Amino acid sequence: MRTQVGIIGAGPSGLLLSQLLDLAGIETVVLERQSRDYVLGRIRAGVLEQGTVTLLHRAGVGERVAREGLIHTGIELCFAGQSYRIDLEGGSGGSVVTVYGQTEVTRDLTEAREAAGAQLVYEAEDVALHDIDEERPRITYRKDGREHEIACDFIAGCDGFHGVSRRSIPPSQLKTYERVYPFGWLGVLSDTTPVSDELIYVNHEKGFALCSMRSMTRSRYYIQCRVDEPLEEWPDDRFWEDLKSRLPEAAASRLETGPSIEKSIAPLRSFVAEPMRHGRLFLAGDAAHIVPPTGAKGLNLAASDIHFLSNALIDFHDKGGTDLLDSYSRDCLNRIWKAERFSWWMTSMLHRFPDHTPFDQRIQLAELSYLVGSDAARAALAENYVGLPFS
Ligand code: RFL
Ligand code: PHB
Repeated sequence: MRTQVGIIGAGPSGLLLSQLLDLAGIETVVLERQSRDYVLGRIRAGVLEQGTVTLLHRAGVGERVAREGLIHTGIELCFAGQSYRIDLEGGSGGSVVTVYGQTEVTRDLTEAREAAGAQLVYEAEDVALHDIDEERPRITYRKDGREHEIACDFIAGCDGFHGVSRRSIPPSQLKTYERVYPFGWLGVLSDTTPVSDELIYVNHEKGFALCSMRSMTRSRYYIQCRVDEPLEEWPDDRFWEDLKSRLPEAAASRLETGPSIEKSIAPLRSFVAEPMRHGRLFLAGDAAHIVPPTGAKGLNLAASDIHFLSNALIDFHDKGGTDLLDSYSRDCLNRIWKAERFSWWMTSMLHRFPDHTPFDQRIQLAELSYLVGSDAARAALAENYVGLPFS
């Protein structure tokens, strides 16, 4: 088989790239290791920057997010038993974020791709990349016991942090940067009314907590936990009780509890691989970088990578231009490192670290107190939270 762009991974990065290239008349094949149901059932991010929503519109999949997405103009920050509102709209000069689940983004993109007759191959086993630094790279994989090969002009590695693409680049050609945090997030999804109509980020002596939502009837909550804690040790009652104890009194008394419909523990990590291109292989999204979820940046960074990559591939296809392909890694990394910094800062400011001394804790509280008391500091948070410009 032959295609112009072979895409590995049917997460948001791979699907969005396939959709944008298709609209520009560029042929793609998307190879996904998991089943369709598995990919569509994954619960992940919830906050979309305006740039991400605009890109979804450009891709022709903006209709449902415009109808069902919840516009948020502020967030609440809680520490030392007090709550403070950060005005995102005022602080950022008019931008807002949209709360709309990554699960829904993936569904919208999958349905659009299927409606357009896309070549989407699920349960592709042993995907392997070949000749990535030559003119005609190839991808091989196994499906239903048969071996397949796809000759491509370019390969897009959109296969997440544990994918095969980044590992196909010779280690001597890649520089990686990493910080692993000594805790994780225990997340619960429930069909309960969200405790507040804005997201609440909490710094508490027991650890971080976050109140988020997927709709006005579906809540998403997180509490900081140990990464190695067995989920069985967190029955729903224990989760609700612990969450309640970390919330300010007013929110705790309003909290509606109910059975969890999903519960999982996610580790927290910062990671960047440079450069994001090797020969004819381009890495995008979590395949190239990870941020801790505290800044709500992972999915949005995936979208901005795809903005740059789709523009570069379309420019090459239409005009034979290579400038955008050549500047792809630099263009992405400039924005990525700023989001890495913001996510690391939010994480450092809001979590309990096992090695923190009383001095470190007082510094953390001083930072939060300065933040909520300073127009300039609140504006800096707002500017980063709503998302820095794509270019
Ligand atoms: P994905 O979503 O991981 O998709 C990669 C796809 O590649 C497939 N794959 C392979 N396919 C073929 N062959 C192989 N060898 C393969 N190996 C892997 C996988 O099965 C998968 O389908 O990466 P992508 O597309 O780059 O998207 C990135 C986002 O998913 C991620 O950054 C966000 O979910 C991060 N994130 C958040 N981001 C935000 O912008 N806002 C948030 O509010 C937010 N909250 C979160 C988050 C991530 C979380 N977890 C679980 C890590 C909250 C959490 C708890
Ligand atoms: C979510 O709703 O899943 C969510 C919201 C904000 C974050 C992280 C996750 O910072």
